[in-house]
Amino acid sequence: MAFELPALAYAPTALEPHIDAKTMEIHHGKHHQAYVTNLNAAIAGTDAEKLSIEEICKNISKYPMPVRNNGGGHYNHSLFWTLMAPNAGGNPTGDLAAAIDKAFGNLDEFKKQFATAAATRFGSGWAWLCVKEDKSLCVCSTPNQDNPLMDIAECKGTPILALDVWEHAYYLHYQNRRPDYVGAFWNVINWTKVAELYKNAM
Ligand code: MN3
Repeated sequence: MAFELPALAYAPTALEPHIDAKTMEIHHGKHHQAYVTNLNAAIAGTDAEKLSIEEICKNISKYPMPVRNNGGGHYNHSLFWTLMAPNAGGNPTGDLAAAIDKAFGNLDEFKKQFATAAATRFGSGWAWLCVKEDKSLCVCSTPNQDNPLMDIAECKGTPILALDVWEHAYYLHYQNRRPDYVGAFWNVINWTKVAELYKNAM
């Protein structure tokens, strides 16, 4: 079955003023749609049509570049939309908060490391919070549309928080001010979803 663009769970205006509606409309409706369309074209008639996007990512070294770029693009964005919500932000709680304290010392130190990973990723890519194989948390970044599920990734793990730092994610509103966009992201993080992903990964 062909992959499909997932609908947003909120209106494109819902994350304003932190993420503007025009960016959301183009990012979801044009960029993500293009990854889906190109992924379907790249796997048409192959066994990959029967696989989940996670299964494809985990064995990405077996596929040609169009599958890596567009498959990564589809997985990453599908996750990203669910990690944001209107009237969100605040702080994580419960087991997730305890795991963040254990791995990074405290929430502010985690935020600092995540923001640094996002700011220092040269060119286009993503910043991540992942659950590693040993069940500890780590922050890292990947280039282009790679992600930590991929067998070729330098940092491997199950992503539970993701931030798109491609210019298409912020340029209309923030222009070259990527750190301002990263700062605004804390106001829209859906910590309930992050906590659910953390629980599933444990
Ligand atoms: Mn993007």
